[in-house]
Amino acid sequence: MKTRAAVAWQAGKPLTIEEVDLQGPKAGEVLVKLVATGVCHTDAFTLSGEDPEGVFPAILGHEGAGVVVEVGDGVTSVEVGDHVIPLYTPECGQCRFCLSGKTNLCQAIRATQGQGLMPDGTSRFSLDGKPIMHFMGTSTFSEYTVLPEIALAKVNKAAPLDKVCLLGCGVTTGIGAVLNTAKVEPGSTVAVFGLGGVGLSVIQGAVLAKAERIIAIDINEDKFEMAKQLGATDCVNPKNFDAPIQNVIVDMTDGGVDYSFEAIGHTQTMRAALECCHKGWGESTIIGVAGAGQEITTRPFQLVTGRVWRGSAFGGVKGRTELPGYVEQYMKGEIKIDEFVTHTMPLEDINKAFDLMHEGKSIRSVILF
Ligand code: NAD
Ligand code: AHE
Ligand code: ZN
Ligand code: ZN
Repeated sequence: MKTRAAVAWQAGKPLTIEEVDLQGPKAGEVLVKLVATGVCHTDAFTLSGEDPEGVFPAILGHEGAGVVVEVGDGVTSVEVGDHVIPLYTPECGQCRFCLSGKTNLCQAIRATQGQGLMPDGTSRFSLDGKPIMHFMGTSTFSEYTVLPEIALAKVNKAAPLDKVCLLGCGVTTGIGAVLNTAKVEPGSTVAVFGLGGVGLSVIQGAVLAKAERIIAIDINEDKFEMAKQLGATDCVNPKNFDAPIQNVIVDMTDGGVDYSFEAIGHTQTMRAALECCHKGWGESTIIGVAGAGQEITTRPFQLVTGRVWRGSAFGGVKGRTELPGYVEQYMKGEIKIDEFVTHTMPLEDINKAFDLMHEGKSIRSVILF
């Protein structure tokens, strides 16, 4: 079949809309018609050429929601008409990682996924007979996409797909990092670096965890209003201080925060996020994704004296098991998503979504198919 898709031909170049060939689902695979997809900073990161796993040409996008239109042989857990959210962190339920009880990082198809391929080592997308690569196993910047069954969370049909698509990455990642990875306790002091879709969702998570003080940090003060609406108690612009931001936060908090989160993707702010943690117990979670060759540094003394450095992917959330519950929480008003959708546009305007992100004017742009 043919599908309309935004193709990333090479790093640093705008996407172009093409009528791409899409092979139907093979055994264990599912054809999904996307209804909506968010544009996450990680899409921009890979498009920039900074992602060591970035392959081109590719169809980016990993924050989608849609409807099952065809299932391949042996598929039993979803059927035609089901509403689904694609999972870049699948859940096979059988690999050593899934069975460990310690991680959401299912590895069943991670190797091929990282190469832009389906689990059988081939691509379903092509143009003029030449393969176009998948991205994060999801490729949601296409009206139709093919995914492995294990990479789909079946969700409540009553949920608006143009909103819950953001549970495919940004919103879930931020909330999950607080609740699953850091396990923030009531009464805690929290700092979040970066107030995009992910960082603002960290604030939501911190409110759900009943944190007492939530310090929101960004160099774009336009983000502060929404941060406060979501529950931030303090907003800080590092540019307003001569001292390093970690020293500023330590001074504000009688020795440092209990938990910090980095949701920017810069190694310097990762360091600041660790070093603003309280001696003896402060824990910092890296969410932001940094480019090829970049490394984090700090004095080992920071860790010797009790600070902990962690990382979180997709908020530690097991998608097939837990994401339907996130959708229900949204339906009950316990998780906010609507406020995050600052712009909507058709696929044809997708490059505008990247511009708005880089200009700091959007929280999330949602592409409507
Ligand atoms: P975004 O672009 O919407 O937001 C980033 C925010 O950081 C912006 O508000 C920007 O003003 C702010 N910022 C930039 N430089 C700063 C600085 N020096 N100090 C303070 N603030 C600064 O991005 P997003 O979609 O929210 O994603 C955030 C990061 O998280 C990205 O690196 C993305 O790739 C990553 N990410 C990781 C996961 C995961 O599972 N680990 C999931 C989603 C996104
Ligand atoms: N390909 C990059 C790493 C990118 C990365 O860390 N991705 C996150 C999700 S970001 C979503 O917006 C993730 O899930 N990581 C775990 C994994 O297995 O990829 C690189 O540096 O190679
Ligand atoms: Zn993402
Ligand atoms: Zn698994």
